[in-house]
Amino acid sequence: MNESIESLLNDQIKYEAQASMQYLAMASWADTKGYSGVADFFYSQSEEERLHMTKLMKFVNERSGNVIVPALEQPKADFDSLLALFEKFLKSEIFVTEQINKVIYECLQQKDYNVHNFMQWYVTEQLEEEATARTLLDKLNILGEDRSGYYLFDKDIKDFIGSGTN
Ligand code: OFO
Repeated sequence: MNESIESLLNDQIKYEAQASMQYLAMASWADTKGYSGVADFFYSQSEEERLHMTKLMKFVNERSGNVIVPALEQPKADFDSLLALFEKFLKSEIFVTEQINKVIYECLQQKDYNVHNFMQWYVTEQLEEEATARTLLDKLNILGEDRSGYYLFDKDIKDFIGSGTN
C-alpha cells in the first residue's frame, strides 16, 4: 500500500475512534441530564463510529498495510445545553468529512482507485450523518428557549437511531 495513503487511513482510524469516544461522552452527559432518548441516540452513534473504525482497520490489514491502534485524547464531557451538544455533533461530523475528502484527494493523486472505491462508502455515510446532525440542530433552533419542547425532542430522536448506512 502506498505510504501516504496508509498514513492517511491510519489517521482516519484515529478520527473514527475519537468520534466514537466523543459520542460516548455525549451519551453519558445526556444520560445524567435525564435525556434518555438523546443518550440512546449517542450510544448508538458511538457504536456506529466504532464500526467505521474497524471497517478501516480490516481494509488496511487486507491490503497488507500496517494498522496503528491510536492513542486518544480525552473527549469533551461537559456541555452548556442540548444545543451545544448538537453543535458539537455537527462540528465533529464536518471534521470527519473533511478528513475523508483528504484521503480521497490523495487516492486520486496516487491513482489508487481501489482505496478510492472503498472510501465511497464513507462519503455516503458522511452525507447522511451530516444531514441528521443538521436536521436535529434545526429542530433545536426552532424550539429556542422553549424547554417544554425538549421532552418531545428527546422522545422523537428515537426515529433517528441507526439511520446510518451500516
Ligand atoms: Fe460520521 O464518522 Fe464515521 O465516517
